[in-house]
Amino acid sequence: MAYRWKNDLTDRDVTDEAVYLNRRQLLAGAAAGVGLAGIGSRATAAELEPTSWEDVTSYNNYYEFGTGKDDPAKYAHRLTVEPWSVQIDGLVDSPGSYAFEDIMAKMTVEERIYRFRCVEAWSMVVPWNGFELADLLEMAGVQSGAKYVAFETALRPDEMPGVARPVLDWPYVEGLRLDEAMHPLTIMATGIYGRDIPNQNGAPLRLVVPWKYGFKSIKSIVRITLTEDEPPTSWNKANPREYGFYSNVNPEVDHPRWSQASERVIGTGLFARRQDTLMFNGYADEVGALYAGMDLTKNF
Ligand SMILES: Nc1nc2c(c(=O)[nH]1)N[C@H]1C(S)=C(S)[C@@H](COP(=O)(O)O)O[C@H]1N2
Ligand SMILES: [Mo]
Repeated sequence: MAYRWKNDLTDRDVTDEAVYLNRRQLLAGAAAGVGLAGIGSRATAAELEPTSWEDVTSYNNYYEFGTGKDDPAKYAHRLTVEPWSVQIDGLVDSPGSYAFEDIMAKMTVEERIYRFRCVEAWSMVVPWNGFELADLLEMAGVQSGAKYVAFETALRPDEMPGVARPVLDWPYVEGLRLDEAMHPLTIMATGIYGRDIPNQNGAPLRLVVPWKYGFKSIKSIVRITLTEDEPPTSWNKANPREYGFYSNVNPEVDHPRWSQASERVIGTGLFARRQDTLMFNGYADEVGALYAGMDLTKNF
């Protein structure tokens, strides 16, 4: 079965759920007592046409490997992803270092086909495999004082050529409010197209928050900390005027240097197609209530 995936994938293959799930992704589900019947896509996925594997894995932002869109695909193979562990600490009942395999054995991996919108005004549709972040946080036991979740990417100067330059204040850090982190749309992705997630996309596990700009979806996570106070986030630290803590996709709030009303659709051929950007990236029905009463111009 593995050989199938060395060849070009068609859109039919993508929607042909479960058939292509590879060993690691499949075993994780099986160990959790979930068979193939438990692996499916969300209803909204039906209308979405996934971006090709080629585009999803060759047009990336992962500044630890360089700022060019093709740098991650060129250099991220240097990242050692096995063994991997995630430190979970702060306001949790069971703090400690969790081995990636132990996490996978307990989590239910499923497919989620999500829109993905970068703050730079381009977008893709990605067929992720992953588990709900809420399940991982519940495993560690969230304590009542916790209000936020902080995330940190690995920092490996020997393996990451991009961190030699102070483009950002390394390590890359991100954060969510606890209710955002616990929302069922928020996942930790461990795969794409049923294969283990490639290094350039954030192996072995990265956050995916589909209603927020892509930079919130932090890659190659080594630490998750439950906190009482709003944690610092890399792009906000770099330029607080341009990048807020929330960074919800919002076509009505422009970036100071460009419009956010529309987006370039990656992989649509020679003449790039543009489409209107949707409020909360199309997930307003699911997440709008999280921001009721908030001024989204101020809390951008
Ligand atoms: N550690 C880390 N995570 C990161 C980034 C980064 O530079 N470093 N870039 C972010 C940005 S700006 C985007 S758009 C997405 C890109 O994810 P993709 O390459 O899988 O499409 O990753 C986000 N996560
Ligand atoms: Mo981005």
